[in-house]
Amino acid sequence: MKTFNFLILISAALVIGLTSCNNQGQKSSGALTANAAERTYIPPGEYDEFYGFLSGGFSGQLSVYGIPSGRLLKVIPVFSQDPEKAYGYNEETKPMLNTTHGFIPWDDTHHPDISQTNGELDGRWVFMNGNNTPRVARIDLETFETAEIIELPNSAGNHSSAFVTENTEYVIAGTRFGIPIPQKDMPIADRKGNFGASFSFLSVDQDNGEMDLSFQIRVPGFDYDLAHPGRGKSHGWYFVTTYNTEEAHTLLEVNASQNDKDFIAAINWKKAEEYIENGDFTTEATEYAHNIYDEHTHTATSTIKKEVRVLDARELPGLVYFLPTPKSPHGCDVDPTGEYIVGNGKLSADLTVHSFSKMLDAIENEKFDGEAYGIPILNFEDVLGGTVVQPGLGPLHTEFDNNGNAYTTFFISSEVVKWKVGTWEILDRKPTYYSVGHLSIPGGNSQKPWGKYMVAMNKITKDRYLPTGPEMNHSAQLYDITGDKMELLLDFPTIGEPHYASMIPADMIMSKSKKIYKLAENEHPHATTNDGDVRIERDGNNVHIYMTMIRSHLNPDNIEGIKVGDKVYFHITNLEQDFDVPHGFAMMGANNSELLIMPGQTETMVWEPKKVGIWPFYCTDFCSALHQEMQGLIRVSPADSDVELSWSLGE
Ligand code: RUQ
Ligand code: CUA
Repeated sequence: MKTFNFLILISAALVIGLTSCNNQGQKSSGALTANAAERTYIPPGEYDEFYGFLSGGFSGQLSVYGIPSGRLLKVIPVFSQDPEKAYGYNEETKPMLNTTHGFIPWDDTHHPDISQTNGELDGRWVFMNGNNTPRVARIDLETFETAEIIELPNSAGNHSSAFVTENTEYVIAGTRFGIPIPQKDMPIADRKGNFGASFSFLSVDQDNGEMDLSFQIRVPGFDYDLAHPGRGKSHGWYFVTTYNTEEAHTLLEVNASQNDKDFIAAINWKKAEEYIENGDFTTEATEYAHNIYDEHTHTATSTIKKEVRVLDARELPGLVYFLPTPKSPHGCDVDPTGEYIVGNGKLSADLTVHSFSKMLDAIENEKFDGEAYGIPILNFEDVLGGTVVQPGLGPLHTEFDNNGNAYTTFFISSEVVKWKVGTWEILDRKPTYYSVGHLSIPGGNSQKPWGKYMVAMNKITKDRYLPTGPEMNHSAQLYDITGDKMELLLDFPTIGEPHYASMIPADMIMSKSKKIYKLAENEHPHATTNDGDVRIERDGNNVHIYMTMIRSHLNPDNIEGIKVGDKVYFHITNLEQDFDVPHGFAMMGANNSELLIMPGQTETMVWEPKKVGIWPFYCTDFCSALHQEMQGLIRVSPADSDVELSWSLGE
């Protein structure tokens, strides 16, 4: 009954909240701090202080912003094809999007996380989850390109992911949806008790960043939401919220909101390592794709792996404990000291903060309050570290600054609330426009936050920008958090739906940013590193064109002897060795995107000509005064023609 009333309250608040959005139509700078413009203005030619990596949500990409200006610096393609950069269109990167379900050119990206050393951001890589077809990607912060994607078996809805431990020992990725493991044909209504879920521990090679699915921990088939690894004193643990301990299979908005408390699962991964070491695992047959982009061959390979080591938390003691947490918690955030674990119960009036030391104590003294599928449930009061009383409606996420303060977003009441870790008192609240999801502070989920700025990422934009039809880009809002009170400085539009951002001081990354690929190190099997090697080879219907590009010509630029029915491979090498001089390549009638080839790089486009005639190709990237002259022609003859293969430049 209590549940029901509370749901009505929340729904009513939601309606009121959205209505009040509409009323905010009249613009005023009332919410804006004095000299906000000066504090976010980066003069032409000067650099921002921070990089911000914002996930793209349903765009499947990762966008890079300068903070505080809100300038968009780059969109990095990750799980989605990108015609601008040919990612997922050229032959080299297609294997990046391979899965055991075949080629999947899209995903839903949520949580970027920057690699750490000793609990501090180190700026080597960003890891990010693909939510829909479970995958984890690694983006290299020297090249700002996706270097690796690994698929996760026995998982569905890879949401509690991808979070790094404090020395990037692991990237940990949890399932969102309980599913049958292994998958099988069964009635949906039999879900309860018959589903499972997995947490994947991807070890990271500290030299080159390569991930390896080290092991999985099998847990009961609840739905799991968000997670964070412990840090400092809680290093070695991983905390994750559950929101459907009811194991409902239909109308979850009601049926998964029945229990007064769901759980935060505390996973002891150091213990898991012991079990692995002692051989207490089972090796299960499965299938998952592991895709790696090699910077020297400029080519990705996809390998299907066949087995995984599994530890079953329902059978192995000490691996997982459940901490009761009120009302369908979403965010699960660990403070910089590692002592406090904040559970943001979406339908709860208060914020629940668990204490790590109390949890250890309760475990040691076996103060259990029952069990679920063999996993001990701790006593709520025994692990409770504190409560933030009535901070707002619909809490989602919490981040931390370096002064012992926490910042929590409230989706329904559209605000960020600042509170003190330890005393639990509310210090400040500021509205967001509107319906904020995640927020980010540079280093705000590490041991060392830079508590200068906070970015709130809002789900509803409404009247904030010039209208652009029924869909508005989501908005991010930048707050100065150096003072006692938060100050709103700036609004800027984002791409897709950023569910989280990871921000880092620019000077930790910019000096090592790659400028060119060295031609001398180009190991692409189809590279043409000097004009003497330019050639065309026919192998049945397959024609391989080994082409070069440099300001301002493509070599060759006249090609004859191609026939309808051929499969033409353009293997093109950019001979430039200057920073920021890519050339593009487009072929009329190709069922494909352009290529955008970096200095020293080789890429391949496939073209299957269907019509007889003379067809042009050209450089798509304005590269010199004579860019427009950077073009060529291909003669396509009938399938049975005997026109000889020939090519030339300047004849
Ligand atoms: S999530 S805000 Cu993955 Cu909370 Cu979206
Ligand atoms: Cu090369 Cu334009």
